[in-house]
Amino acid sequence: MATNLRINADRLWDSLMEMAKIGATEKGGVCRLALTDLDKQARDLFCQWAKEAGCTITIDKMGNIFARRPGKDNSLAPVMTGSHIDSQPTGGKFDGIYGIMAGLEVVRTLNDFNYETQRPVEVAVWTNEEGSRFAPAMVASGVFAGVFPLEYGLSRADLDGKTMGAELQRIGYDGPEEVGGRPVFAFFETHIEQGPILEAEKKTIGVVQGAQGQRWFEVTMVGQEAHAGPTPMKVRKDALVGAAHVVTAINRIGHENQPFACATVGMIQSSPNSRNTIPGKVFFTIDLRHPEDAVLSRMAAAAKAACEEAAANNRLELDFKEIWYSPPVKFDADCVAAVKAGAEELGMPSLPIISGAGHDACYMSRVAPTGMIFIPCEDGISHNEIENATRGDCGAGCDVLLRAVVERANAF
Ligand code: HGY
Ligand code: MN
Ligand code: MN
Repeated sequence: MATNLRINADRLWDSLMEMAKIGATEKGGVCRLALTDLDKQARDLFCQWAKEAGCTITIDKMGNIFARRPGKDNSLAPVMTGSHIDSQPTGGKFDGIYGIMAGLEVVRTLNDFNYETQRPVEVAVWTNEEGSRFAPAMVASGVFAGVFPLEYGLSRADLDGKTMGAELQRIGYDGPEEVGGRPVFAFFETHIEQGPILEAEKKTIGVVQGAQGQRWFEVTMVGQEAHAGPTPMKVRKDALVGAAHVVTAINRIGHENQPFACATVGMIQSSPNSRNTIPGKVFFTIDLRHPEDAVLSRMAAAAKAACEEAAANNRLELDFKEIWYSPPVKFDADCVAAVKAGAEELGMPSLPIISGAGHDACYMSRVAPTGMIFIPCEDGISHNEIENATRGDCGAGCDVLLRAVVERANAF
């Protein structure tokens, strides 16, 4: 019976393009930062569509949204799928939102075929997956998985000091439900790969085995503001020079730990940021990743040493803080098998793959058997307004999701 279920790829695509209008940018991407009015607008539209598809909506204290389609036995733990609505400042039309629209399309398709699963099916919208406006990433799925206390999540603040708790209240998504602490039979997340492998290997489906570990740091270097003219070079305490040495050191650490390491200084703020004043204070972030924990730890130690050396050589004060550690993740064998089987049944070329990006599925794997489905994205580009995927691949990934969800939702 389940084998003749197929999603409606045009309806999925139209929903994606409709959502892409919310926060649309000049170059065809989206800027829909967590808990902004645009995030609210997209949340409201998702809830409207989910209700139209017969789902009941619950919202928890971290603003996570759960659209629930009843099953034959609603006492059973649900099968859940979902992703995130928030984007990077120069984000694309697919990162996150594709996984939510794919989940909604699964619900719409089950309705089309009047197909009743044994277990309820839920589509989840996780708050602040990106970690761009509020650090760290994946914080709301982290609270759901018991990794962070609720207070920690609600107190995360953006650069203007606005907290997630206050912003959730402001947009009306400070839900009443407790966060997590309830059984989830299986969780699936469908996502663009955000890298070049599937496209290069000409594969439609990535059967995600797990995700690499990440460590995030915040570094502040303090020297002394002084006049760019009369101050001799040898007496300067130039915080930006110190930071510059670290930026190249972080890049070197990435190259020295190939073939998998990734190392990025993504955010930097220099003050007073005036062309004729020596920078007295610089704040910057470090993002380190590797699939092996031991290597990731070595990279972190090397990054710390580089900061200490640059501070000493430039007579700077140093504040070096690790703000987030998300260990490498291995997904559940049954869920991975369900994804692989779905791709094979549908005759789609697939490839086992490790996720370079973090996802809410990483934290969900701590509280539920979890799997992910990847589809290719053009030139492997993501976190960029030109991010692109094809209608066909979006439909293919969603058809695999449908099979995996139905297989698990009828399992005991
Ligand atoms: O940083 C990440 O891997 C994800 O995009 N939040
Ligand atoms: Mn994402
Ligand atoms: Mn992202």
